[in-house]
Amino acid sequence: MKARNIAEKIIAAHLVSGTMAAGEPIAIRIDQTLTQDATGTMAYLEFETMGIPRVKTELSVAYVDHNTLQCGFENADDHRYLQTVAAKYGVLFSRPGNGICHQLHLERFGKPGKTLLGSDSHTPTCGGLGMLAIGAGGMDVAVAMGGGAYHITMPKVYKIHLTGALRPQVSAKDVALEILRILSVKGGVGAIMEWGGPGVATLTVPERATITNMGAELGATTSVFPSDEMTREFLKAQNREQDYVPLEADADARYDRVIEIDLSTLKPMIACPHSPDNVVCVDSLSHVKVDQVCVGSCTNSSLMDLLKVAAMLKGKIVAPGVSLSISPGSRQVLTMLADCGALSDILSSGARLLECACGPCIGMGFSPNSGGVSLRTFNRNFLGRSGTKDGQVYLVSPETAVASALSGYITDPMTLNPVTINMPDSYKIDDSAVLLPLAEADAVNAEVLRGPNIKEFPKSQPVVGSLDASLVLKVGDDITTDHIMPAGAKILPYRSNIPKLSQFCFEVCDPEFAQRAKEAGSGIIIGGHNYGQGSSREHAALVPMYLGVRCVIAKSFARIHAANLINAGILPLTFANETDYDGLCENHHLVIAHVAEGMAEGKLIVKNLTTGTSFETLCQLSERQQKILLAGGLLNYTKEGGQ
Ligand code: MIC
Ligand code: SF4
Repeated sequence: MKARNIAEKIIAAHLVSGTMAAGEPIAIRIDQTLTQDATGTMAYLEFETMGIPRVKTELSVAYVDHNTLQCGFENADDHRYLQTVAAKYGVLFSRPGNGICHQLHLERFGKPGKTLLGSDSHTPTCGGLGMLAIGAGGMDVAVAMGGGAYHITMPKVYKIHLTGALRPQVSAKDVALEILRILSVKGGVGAIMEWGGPGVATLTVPERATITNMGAELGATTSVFPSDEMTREFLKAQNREQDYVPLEADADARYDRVIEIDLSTLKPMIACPHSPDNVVCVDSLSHVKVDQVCVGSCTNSSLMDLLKVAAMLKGKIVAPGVSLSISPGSRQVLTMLADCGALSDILSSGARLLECACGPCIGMGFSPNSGGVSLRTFNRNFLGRSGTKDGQVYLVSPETAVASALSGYITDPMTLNPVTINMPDSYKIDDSAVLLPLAEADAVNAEVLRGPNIKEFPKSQPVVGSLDASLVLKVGDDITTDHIMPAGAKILPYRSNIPKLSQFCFEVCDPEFAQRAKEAGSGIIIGGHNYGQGSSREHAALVPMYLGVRCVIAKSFARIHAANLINAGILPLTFANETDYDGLCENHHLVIAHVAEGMAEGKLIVKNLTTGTSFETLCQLSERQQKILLAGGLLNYTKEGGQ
């Protein structure tokens, strides 16, 4: 049999249709799903409209971790909706305060060799366990919960071949930042990052998970590690050794590209504002004064990370000009820190303890001061994401975070004595904050509770005939979903209220956008490269759709966002000739004739009635994607019986 890499092995075992050749459309069976509250309300509203009485996956979990502030009834209502809808349809419910979805899924549910689809772009975290874990929009997750396959383009597979071992004070986060430095935020688009080589055996599962987590920042479909003795040990310590299966690439497996990294040569790295690939060595920035340091997020909030942080802080005090926050990744992490005394070392240093949740990572409090320098162990530092538009957010390892919090300046942790930590042989197991669903018989008449903040799902229009629209916004390269549909404490409570949310669309780029798009009635957005990078939030497609956007023409798209646009019934086109981008201005009147025929041909001509010119766009859509657009989005397509 043909030699296979790990990604091909898992895909082959789950292939429902298509050929496993890069660039071909494939469909895979999904074993597990996860949702979080900020994308989950939409996903379950969508699932409910499908009329399926019970989820059909092996396991589905609804986490509440993004918005736990509850400033007003909105969140509390959403949490109650999620709890009751999960109970009715067979989904496990992880209560607010239990922890961050990816950390919890890694600890308690992820299984090597299985597939996981999550309505969050950092779902690939579980790739650290040898799982094929992919982030997607809520609608795709809803379809998977209903037993439908997940449709993607077969990715290329890149191997990152690791040799050597990390030196003390250099950590997995530095590996993640190094690969971002090499490949950039567009470097992983259309590819799976498969980690291999002798260096892998030196990395623990939580360290691997830090690396797979930040594969999302490369734009990769997912990232995956082998499942080996380290994996078995981690699962055993989590009291789930029975979930272990070994998984490795065949000796002569083929890869589309191989990148070599010698772990022993790496230094502490830092991503500068405002992009995760803006990476330099920490020691080059030692003159920069720091105002705030945040440790946590799904990238760096494991027990191992926080034990290291506690050991570095022990007996020391945070610099007076610095405010340090710690958000443990899960209740397991927090209680174990408390039990061994490490929590006391953290608190005695002057650190502020935040809830086991996403918190500052998504702008839910702890925003930096005006123009403030904030060092974060998180994965994204997009403009405005922290809640302070002129905040200067840098991404670092826990070691760099603590070294800098203590000195008050960006500090290379290699200048400090390394600490040794002892990992426990077993983790503390307490799943009491994960509620089981109702038995099927009891679920039939169970009520799903909705609050007034939960509004109807917006209706999309089928793509038919010709499109006559106004150019409502022109943006540049690397526009993130945080630009399109910002999050943060002010806006996140409205994730199940599209009309309200629409007021904030593109607020960071152009506060007039929402009004202009609404008035135009039918709009087209023009984008540069990597349009829609970052999160999986389908709101970045649903809200523009609600505001009348019918088409986005960009130089290139990020994978999840392109899928979300199609699912929402918005036509994603790319420029055949990128220089045509230059001649386009806001308010130009554009017409695209014979849309259905053009989609089938893969080419559409856009006429610019304002300038009297026209240009060609490409429309590389699978047959299924064309049908989804013709039906007016994935929900309509599924309701009409489409697979
Ligand atoms: C993020 O890190 O950007 C988020 C918030 O977790 C998003 C999901 C969302 O917007 O709800 C993601 O990564 O998909
Ligand atoms: Fe939460 Fe931040 Fe992770 Fe997104 S990246 S899931 S907001 S911790």
